Amino acid sequence: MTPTLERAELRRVRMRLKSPFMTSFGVEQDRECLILCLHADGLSGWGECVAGAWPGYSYETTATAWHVLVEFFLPQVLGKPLPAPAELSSRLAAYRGHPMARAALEMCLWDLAGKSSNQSLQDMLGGEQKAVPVGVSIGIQESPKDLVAVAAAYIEEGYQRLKLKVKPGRDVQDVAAVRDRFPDQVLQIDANSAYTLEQQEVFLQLDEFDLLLIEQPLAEDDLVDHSRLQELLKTPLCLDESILSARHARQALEIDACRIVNIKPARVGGISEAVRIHNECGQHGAPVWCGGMLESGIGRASNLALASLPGFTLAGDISATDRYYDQDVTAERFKLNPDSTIDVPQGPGLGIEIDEETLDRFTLLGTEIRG
Ligand code: OSB
Ligand code: MG
Repeated sequence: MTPTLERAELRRVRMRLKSPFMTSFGVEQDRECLILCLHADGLSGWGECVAGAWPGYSYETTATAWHVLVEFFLPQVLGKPLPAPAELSSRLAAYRGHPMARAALEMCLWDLAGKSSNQSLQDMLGGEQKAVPVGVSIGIQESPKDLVAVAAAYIEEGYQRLKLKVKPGRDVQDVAAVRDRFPDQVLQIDANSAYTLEQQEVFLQLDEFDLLLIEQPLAEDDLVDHSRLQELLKTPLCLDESILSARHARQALEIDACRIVNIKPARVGGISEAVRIHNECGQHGAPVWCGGMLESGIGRASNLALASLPGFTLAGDISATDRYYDQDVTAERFKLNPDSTIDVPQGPGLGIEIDEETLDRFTLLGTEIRG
């Protein structure tokens, strides 16, 4: 008999990053997120909502996610038979949008499904590699010289792929400085939608640095101009913000708006849709990689399992715990192996143990909801 989903605990959490992370949409020193825990049948399932304190990367924030989870999403599942992760989308079919809030709830369901069947998330998804290739995403620094120093330190730590954040005015010179110092380094860049097609000259220059890919140069709702830009470049474009579903991925690949897709389960409403995007890209022969949102150990465990699927042929934005945090909310700290990989958790569900004391210390606000 299917157990009942009895109770949810939702927290708003603040985690201090080791160094500020600057992108084209802002700078972050204290990362906020929501942590959700669902209880069913004596088991706890954990999930992380990566919406931030302000609507910079997407329209979702910790406050909007809290609102839709408490008022709409959780009441559809609490006090009812525990849904399988794949059933969540039909339970929430009446509601639009808010993929990060959905994904957090789905992550809890995956953790519970794995714990009740004694299977790891990796096994449930059909991933095989025991460790996955990873890189590091480097925020915009004070100067190109500082950027070179930060890049050098990560290379020294063993990261074999670097991603540089860029924005208008901090692009060609920054990339040139790193390329000049590290001629053979695998490098990619991410603009987080900061440009328009009128600024194509910048990309024609960036096209000369032998970049692996250029991530999300233009507006998130603009596949057409991405396709026009791709036509001008030899470097493959990769979309992040623009791809919210497998349908978007298919359409983007069909019109050559990108040749590579960054898959973040949080951006697309959860792992189920992330797997559909992975499969769609596979049919088009397009490589995918797993993006990151500065996750705690909870989201990191989930991303590692997803990134072990066979189509994830490029290194993910899944760095070691110590790239982000001195202290994390999981007992596990994820370490970089010498070959620039991180091990995929093998325990049931997400395969992590929560450090309750640290989690309590990081919690700004908590609530409990019963069915
Ligand atoms: O666009 O990929 C992005 C972090 C926050 C919001 C958006 C992005 C990022 C990153 C960091 O690039 C990736 C990571 O978690 O290491
Ligand atoms: Mg990105």
